[in-house]
Amino acid sequence: MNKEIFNSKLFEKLDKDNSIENSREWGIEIDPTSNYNDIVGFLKSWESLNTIQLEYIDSIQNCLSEVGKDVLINGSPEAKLYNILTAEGMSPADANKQFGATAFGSAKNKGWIEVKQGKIVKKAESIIDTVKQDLSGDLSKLDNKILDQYKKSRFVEEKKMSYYRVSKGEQYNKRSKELSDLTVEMLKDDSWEKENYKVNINAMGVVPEQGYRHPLNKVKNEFKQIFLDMGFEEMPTFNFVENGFWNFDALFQPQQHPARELQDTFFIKDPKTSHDFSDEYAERVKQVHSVGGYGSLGWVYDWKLEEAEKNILRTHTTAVSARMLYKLAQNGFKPKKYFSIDRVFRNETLDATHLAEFHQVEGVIADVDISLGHLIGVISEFFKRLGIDNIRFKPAFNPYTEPSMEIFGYHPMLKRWVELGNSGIFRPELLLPMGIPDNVRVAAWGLSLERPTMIKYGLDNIRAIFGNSINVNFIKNNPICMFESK
Ligand code: FB9
Repeated sequence: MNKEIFNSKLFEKLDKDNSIENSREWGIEIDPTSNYNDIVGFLKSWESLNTIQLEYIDSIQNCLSEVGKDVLINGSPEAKLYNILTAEGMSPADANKQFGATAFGSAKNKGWIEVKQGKIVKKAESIIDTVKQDLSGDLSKLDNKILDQYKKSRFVEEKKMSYYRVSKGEQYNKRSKELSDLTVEMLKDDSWEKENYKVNINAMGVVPEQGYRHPLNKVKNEFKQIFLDMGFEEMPTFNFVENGFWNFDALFQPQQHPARELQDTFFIKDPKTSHDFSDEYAERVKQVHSVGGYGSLGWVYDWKLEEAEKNILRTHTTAVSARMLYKLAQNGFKPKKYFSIDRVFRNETLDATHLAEFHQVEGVIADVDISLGHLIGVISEFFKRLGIDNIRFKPAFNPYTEPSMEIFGYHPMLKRWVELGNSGIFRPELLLPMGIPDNVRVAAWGLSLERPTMIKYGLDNIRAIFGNSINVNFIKNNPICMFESK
């Protein structure tokens, strides 16, 4: 859209009507091919000179859906039915199949057709397709009841539409003499020298369209930075599909454990199974599960390889920790601090704070003679850096850690104690079959990303940060994420 044309159209309109009700519709009116952002840019620059005033309006507009646009071309379903009818008529079933359930009903109510010997035949000499007429007119002029009907029939849909109401600014009458823009051409042909040219250096430029980091990723980066600052290295978590072996068996979680049931775990139909673990290792896992060993009684049941080979969506990133610890054992143990932050999937009942997936944050420390004290110390430092320096531990149970502790913290923003996560020392039945030296202890803890993000951004429903009903403006305008450590 050329600036000069835009200016002349703008002042012509404002001279005539004093205002422009809807900048978006007006833009299309003066140049249907115009790019709305250019129009906003031009309006903003005149606003910056107080030549015009802009009022930002965010509205819901009724617009024609794709189905509605098809009615404008091919007529309403009932009209299509009427127009296709021949003397020998058509069966109601075919009419439904071809023109949808409402066509027959509406055509009949309008007296256009009738049923004779089970066949639909024309009744009216001619018809007026009022639906098509209505939809080709100005929808805002339609009576609400009819409009609701057309919305139900999906001819009309509501669209969020933002636009500006434009009116004259206090500098409006002084405009013509001042030039608002210095264009490349003016610089090339020095025509700017003869213009009286006032630059408003305080004018805010047009905010360029840009990407916005999702709040979850903002919090994720904060957590990542804390782990890296504490000397942890990130584990590769790209494989959402895991098999039961690494997700459960390697973690000494028995095969009859409820978490391994359909009601908690998503099983993959195809490929149904995988076997990416050594048979020797699997044999040791089988042993420790079924008859124990390493001083353990085991779970005393008949461990089945086929159960371990079942592919699932991982239920925790601890499966990745298992893979990394096994690799550490195979490649010659050396002390390590690992972390992971990625998606895990649980076939749980959905509610305001639970979806079928969330991001698990996990820290793992593997070293000689690590104690529960070390774990408590590291977890305390971790949460201190998240602004929570008053935490408590409560004994808990996990199939793969003993002892285990739930972590609670006094949340400064919520002014109450919240559950922060879970933790524990990995069981020898998990580490020794891997080949981890028996003087090595591995401690770990886990939490989610969604809970701290919801608290940080004051959200009470997880759907505000995940899924198709999130409000894009929230993504655009949410503040940066800083966890200030005391
Ligand atoms: O995130 C959780 N709470 C939380 C965390 C941080 C926070 O604010 C930060 C300081 C700024 C506020 C709240 N939870 C864990 C606690 C609850 O929300 C809990 O109801 C829900 N939990 C999830 C699992 O739900 C079934 C959160 C998720 C969770 C729980 C446990 C682990 C991981 C995620 C674990 C583990 C683990 C244990 C031992 C060894 C290795 C890993």
